[in-house]
Amino acid sequence: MRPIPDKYIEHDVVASLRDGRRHEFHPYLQPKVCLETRRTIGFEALMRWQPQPGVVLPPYLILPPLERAGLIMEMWIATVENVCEILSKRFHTGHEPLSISINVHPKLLADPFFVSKTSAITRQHGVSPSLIEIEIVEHEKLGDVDAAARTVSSLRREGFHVSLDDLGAGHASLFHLACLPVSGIKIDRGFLLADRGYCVIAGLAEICRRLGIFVLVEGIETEEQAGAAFKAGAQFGQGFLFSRPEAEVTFHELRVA
Ligand code: G
Ligand code: MN
Repeated sequence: MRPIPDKYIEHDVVASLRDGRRHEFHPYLQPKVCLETRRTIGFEALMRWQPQPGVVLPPYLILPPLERAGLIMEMWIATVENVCEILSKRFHTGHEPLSISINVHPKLLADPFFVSKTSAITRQHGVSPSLIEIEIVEHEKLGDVDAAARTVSSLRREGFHVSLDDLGAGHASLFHLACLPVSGIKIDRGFLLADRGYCVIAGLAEICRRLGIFVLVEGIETEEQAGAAFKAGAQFGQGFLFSRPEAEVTFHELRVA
């Protein structure tokens, strides 16, 4: 990837989204797999901005300027539209209807129109909300937990899956697991490397078993980590061992058997 000066990114990514140059934004997909069978059970959408051929920028470079410009909701809408386009295309071409998860900035959960705007996009595309998982990424404070809990409840009522992302990193808190009616958790890859990490994963898996929700471990890079995460009680995994995030076309071979 060719290095691009910060100023260029700051100005251009904001202008690009404001001017509606939607085709420059598209997600890469990273598979999520069942640790027991190794079958792909879905994907995580990770946004990329491609301002010119051969230049592809990841979320950590494009999201901060968009946040500073107050365009988080616009970015969310563009991402959900992209993902719905992929899901409806898969449906119409007879591919297996695997779910796709999308990262949401915790601030958006306090927006009173978040659920209605998101549902409207799935309806327009004829996509079932059950094919979409919304991952709450707490790199920033969640803020109003009660408002977030109401939003998660109505997302679940609409049929969306909702998970707590990067549990164990940033501001992600066990308290949120107690308050928000999420359908699963994604455990941060830090636990794979920490001395007592697998004991904590096993404890979290027991909590999730009692709650009746799924556990996915992120950042799995080796067979040993995959085996140990499964033994600790996680059902699902994601990481470079299975696949790096790739352009959507890479996964076209995943058809119904
Ligand atoms: O937390 P979240 O699931 O949103 O993280 C996705 C990020 O983690 C992506 O930027 C992706 O490239 C990175 N990632 C995914 N799998 C691995 C992995 O196995 N190892 C490392 N180091 N990073 C990973
Ligand atoms: Mn995520």
